[in-house]
Amino acid sequence: FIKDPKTIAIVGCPFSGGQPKAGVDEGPIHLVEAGLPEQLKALGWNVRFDGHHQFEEINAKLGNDPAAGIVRDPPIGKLKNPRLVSEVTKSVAEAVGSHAKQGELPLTLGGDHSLAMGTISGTLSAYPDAGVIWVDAHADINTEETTDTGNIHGMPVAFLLGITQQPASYGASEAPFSWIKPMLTPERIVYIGLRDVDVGEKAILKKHGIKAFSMHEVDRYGIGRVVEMALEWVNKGYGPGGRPIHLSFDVDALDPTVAPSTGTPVRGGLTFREGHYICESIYETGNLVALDLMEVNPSLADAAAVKQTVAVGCSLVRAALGETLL
Ligand code: HAR
Ligand code: MN
Ligand code: MN
Ligand code: MN
Repeated sequence: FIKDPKTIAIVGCPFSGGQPKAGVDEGPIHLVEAGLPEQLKALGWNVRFDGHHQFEEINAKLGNDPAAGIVRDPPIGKLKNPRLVSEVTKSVAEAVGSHAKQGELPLTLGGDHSLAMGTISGTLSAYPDAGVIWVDAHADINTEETTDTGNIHGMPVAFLLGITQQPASYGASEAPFSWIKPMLTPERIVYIGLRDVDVGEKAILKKHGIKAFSMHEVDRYGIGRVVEMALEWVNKGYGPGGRPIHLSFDVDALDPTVAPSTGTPVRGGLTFREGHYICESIYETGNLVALDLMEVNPSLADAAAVKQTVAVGCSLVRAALGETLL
């Protein structure tokens, strides 16, 4: 799927509006400063990086001045920062979509996981048949009805599937999220690593028959078998080569002892090797067309823990983009 010369387009998204903790917007800056672009070049990729997206026009349009603490974006229903998250994810969808359509592999660095509404919409605009592997402690599939927090990073999958309140219910065609044309279907997403799923989310997963390998399944079958079953599931009934794959990796899927600097750590997570094994195996399919690394928050935890989390993030990305152990 990726054209020669094989090119990675880094889409740096310093954005935290999908959740309440400051600092996650610093994630992409730290990952790039740690040398990720050079590390990917060393793997033989051509790397395009034209600076982090600043979303300035969006703040201007909304009348926001984040530096001065002015954010004019009152909740709609329970949703917090709905206009900002909608506009930012829309612009990310355009950036990711245009890179993907040029045969480049977009690597989006977050930032909070609400960004995946943009990245996955962008991927689907270029590859309508793509499947999604979502690696996370959380299912991020709350709807407007089920969300307890109103934090949109807990809701992107519901928007992508079109199962949350649709814009008509907000009464205006300019309503937030009206740009999303749900193109993802429930049988084309698989989760790995879940262990903190809200009651309402469990009901949604059941209702739509969504495949999920929680940490219980990782314990039972081992990561090798889990990844094999996950790929079998998304590719079921598809042609011989398998679907294009979008890997959306939330660093909180890893155990907090491995990746401590993240906003909502949950104990009992993936080991360093289990996380890497997922990335290596998806690279081996030859079908990876887009990659997200989300929720690295360098303002949480001490300097050593931040360094460790950033290093692990870089290492996961390298594993997904072809680094091998031998
Ligand atoms: N389920 C909770 C909510 O809806 C927590 C979501 C936390 N999400 C992330 N992304 N960190 O996976 O708010
Ligand atoms: Mn770009
Ligand atoms: Mn997430
Ligand atoms: Mn998470």
